[in-house]
Amino acid sequence: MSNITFTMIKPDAVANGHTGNVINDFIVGGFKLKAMKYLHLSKEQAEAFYGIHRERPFFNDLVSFMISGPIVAAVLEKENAVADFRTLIGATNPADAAEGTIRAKYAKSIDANAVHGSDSNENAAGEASFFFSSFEMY
Ligand code: IDP
Ligand code: MG
Repeated sequence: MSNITFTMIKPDAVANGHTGNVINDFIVGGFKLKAMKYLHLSKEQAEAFYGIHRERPFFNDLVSFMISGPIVAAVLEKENAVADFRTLIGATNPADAAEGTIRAKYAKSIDANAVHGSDSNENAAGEASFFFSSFEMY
């Protein structure tokens, strides 16, 4: 599964009406949709998903934000998916994100930053299976 990455369109981008444009950017960027669903995370699910950030000062704010509205979760496929997707979305802080990247176009702040992207092949596989069974990936 080294050619996959996992993404979420975060509550800010969904609420601001950017879902369609963001999905289009994924596809124009060369990514194939392997799985996708629209859902509203529970507090327990968000805490579990972001467990690696539990000790960071912004953890509680991050969880509150991620449960503030529905999200789109997706698994994307492309050669070199993890690194190429991080390039497509841009830096964590949209103020630092390169022009034309998804975060530069649609994110407002470092916390409400429009999209999630996996940071390694190992985390991509774990994050994909957190949301999707093997029967839901095509
Ligand atoms: P990433 O999403 O670019 O991989 P991470 O460092 O993994 O960035 O942080 C996870 C998420 O936590 C970010 O996407 C952002 O929503 C939030 N976050 C990161 N750093 C801060 C911060 O300094 N203040 C508030 N929220 C933050
Ligand atoms: Mg990260």
